[in-house]
Amino acid sequence: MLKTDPAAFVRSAGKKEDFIWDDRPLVVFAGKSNVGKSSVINCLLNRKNLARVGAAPGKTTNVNYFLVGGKVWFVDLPGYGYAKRPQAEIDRWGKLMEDFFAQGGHIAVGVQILDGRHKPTELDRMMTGLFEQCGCPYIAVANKWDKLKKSEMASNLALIRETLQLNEDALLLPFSAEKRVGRDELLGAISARV
Ligand SMILES: Nc1nc2c(ncn2[C@@H]2O[C@H](COP(=O)(O)OP(=O)(O)OP(=O)(O)O)[C@@H](O)[C@H]2O)c(=O)[nH]1
Ligand SMILES: [Mg+2]
Repeated sequence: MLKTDPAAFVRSAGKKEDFIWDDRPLVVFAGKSNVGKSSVINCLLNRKNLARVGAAPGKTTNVNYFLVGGKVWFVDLPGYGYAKRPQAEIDRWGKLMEDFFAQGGHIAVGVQILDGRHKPTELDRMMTGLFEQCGCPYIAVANKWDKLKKSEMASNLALIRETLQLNEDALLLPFSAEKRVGRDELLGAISARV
């Protein structure tokens, strides 16, 4: 299992010149704004607020790098799809992601965080496509699972799978950053792929 200690925040990159591409594998976390990317990273790393958890959605607008166990990069991508953003900021996001995925051959694992309560959006599907294009192993995470009723669980997983057009063998893991549900499964799945 991947050693998650020590874990340190290293860099916040707002332009491609600041991206980090070295010989260490990248585990890239992407997802809609406010879906819990930072919370999932904190949960995996057993840290309260290493990746800052935003009260206001759309707080993480840069590509943030965390060095994990001295060996692996965890990358927190800026969230997408927050409606109340000015167009200039949406364009900036698009350019940043284009630059990032243009070099995506270096990505060891793509982790897409979803809100387990909702049908994925067009932008979610687009992000799945970006990971598919770069050909990296892919893991989908249905976060906020603590907010689901038992009776919703199976159908929500099926809806996510169908909307994102995931292969039968693609991993889709229920997760709760708040209740720490699914942590061992996700960390295990990442460890097996880096
Ligand atoms: N109930 C519940 N709330 C969660 C869970 N994960 C995150 N949250 C809450 O969702 C909100 C957003 O969490 P963040 O981790 O900041 O989300 P993010 O995707 O990093 O957000 P941006 O960086 O702003 O795009 C916070 O209020 C969290 O406390 C979860 O598993 N369950
Ligand atoms: Mg965040």
